[in-house]
Amino acid sequence: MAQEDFHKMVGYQIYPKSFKDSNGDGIGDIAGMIEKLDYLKDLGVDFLWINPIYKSPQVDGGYDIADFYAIDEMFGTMEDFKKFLKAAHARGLKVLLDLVVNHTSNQHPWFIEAQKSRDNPYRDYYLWADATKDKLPNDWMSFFGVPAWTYQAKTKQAYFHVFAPEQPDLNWKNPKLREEIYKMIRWWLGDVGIDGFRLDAISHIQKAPWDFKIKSWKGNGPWQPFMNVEGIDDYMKELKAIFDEYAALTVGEASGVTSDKASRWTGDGGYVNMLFELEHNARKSNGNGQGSIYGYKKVIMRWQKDMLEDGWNALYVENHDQPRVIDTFGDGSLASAKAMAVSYMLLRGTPFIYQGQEIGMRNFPFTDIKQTDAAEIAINYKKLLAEGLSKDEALAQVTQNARDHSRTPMQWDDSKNAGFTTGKAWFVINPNYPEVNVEKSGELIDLYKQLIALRHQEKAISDGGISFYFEKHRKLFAYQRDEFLVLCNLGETRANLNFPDEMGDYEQVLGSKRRAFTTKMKFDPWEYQVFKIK
Ligand code: TEU
Ligand code: CA
Repeated sequence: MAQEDFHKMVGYQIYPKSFKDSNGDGIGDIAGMIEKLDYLKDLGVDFLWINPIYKSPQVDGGYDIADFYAIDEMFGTMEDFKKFLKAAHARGLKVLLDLVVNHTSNQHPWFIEAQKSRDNPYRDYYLWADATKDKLPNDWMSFFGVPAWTYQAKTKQAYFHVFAPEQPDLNWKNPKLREEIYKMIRWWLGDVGIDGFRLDAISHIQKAPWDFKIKSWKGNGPWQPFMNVEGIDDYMKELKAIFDEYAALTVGEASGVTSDKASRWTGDGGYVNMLFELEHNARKSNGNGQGSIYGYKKVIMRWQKDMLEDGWNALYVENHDQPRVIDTFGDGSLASAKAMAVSYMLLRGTPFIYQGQEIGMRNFPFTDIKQTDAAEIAINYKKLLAEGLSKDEALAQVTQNARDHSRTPMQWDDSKNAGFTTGKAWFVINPNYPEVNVEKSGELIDLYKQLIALRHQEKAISDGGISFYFEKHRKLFAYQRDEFLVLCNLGETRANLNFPDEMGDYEQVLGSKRRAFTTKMKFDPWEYQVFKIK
């Protein structure tokens, strides 16, 4: 899509399973999304990114796809989806689906075929190497805490997977496989008529040679052999050519693409319109799941600077893989949720709001492993028990940063089951729903509406430059977008702002309280202000 079209936009991410159930089976569905389109329109967003709704055994929240061309029954039918698309378009909302092409489900017909024999025509759609029960092809690990290889006695080979064993990786070197994928992409963009894709785990589609030696087991070290590996550009160029044909809106999830190398990926001639970086989510090492504000600041500032000349950021503080921002970077207070919202919504880039973020949904107080769902939680819990931790200790560790926190059902009102379902919800509902819900959280919703409106109305916010103040300050996040000045105290104590005397005259646009601009100010905890040059 052309830059002038998406620079102004704001996206909203829907995790359909937990958004709205329409038929009382306890599972959010497409008809439920249709019911809530007016709510989304009223919020003011421009496009929706829908997490996977394809046919799937749901080992990894639908990121294990068994049929790229079918909607999973639990969400509805293809007819329902087409109705949804039409209804969204009628309201001027664009629709993006997740494009999950690093891997499929092990229940995908290709993989069912592929595992039958070494010479099966689909064998080469996946990645295989000789192995024995005790000796895998190499020591690489998956993101989910198990080895990246699963051995199959039948053919005396192992297959490769960077996520769960139920998610075998596709072999992008195979031109036949690529043609199948491209056909599918054309079908969704052309025949069905969706507006674009969020490209899942796309930086992993190319792998290093199997004899690549992992140099460090710290940080991103273990993932080096499958993060933005040489040769990936050829595939990305092919993908870009198709996206261009349909003027698709595209967002890449590009973990491992560093900010200094990102201009190949985004910006003028880039493979996708914008990129999600994953670096700013890093947590403090104290082990209580708290994010580091200074770390957040530093990562965001670097990406903003590196994308200024060429490139575009997809901005977010929450998604279906992260715990809730109000509890990780905030202190649980509404004030902290507001300051975090302002801190990222006015940056240079396209902001995304994750369902429930706009009402200040909180992390879930897990008390039992049975309440959890995500694939890697069970894997790591078992590991920790085997290491001798008590059940409570293990539960605390695996849930502290768990993505399940953000996957509990959306809280619409204070009626039974938070207005999410009339039946029994598929997942735990946060007990705070009588207070935290769409009907009662108007204050935060209103702030998001104001921020979205600013992005729509002010060229300085949608297209202006950016520069930062107080870069070394631990919690003051302060930036200038042409004539706008955005100031946030992302902390629980007061903070002094000392600007140079020649700053000029500013008037307040919005703020957590009334305040006139002066060059010396003392901000309250979590205070935010947006000023504009007079
Ligand atoms: O997540 C991918 C993802 O987060 C990795 O690419 C990342 O590099 C790694 O976790 C870094 O720590 C996406 C989806 O968002 C997630 O829900 C899926 O489970 C995953 O892909 C597999 O499809
Ligand atoms: Ca349902």
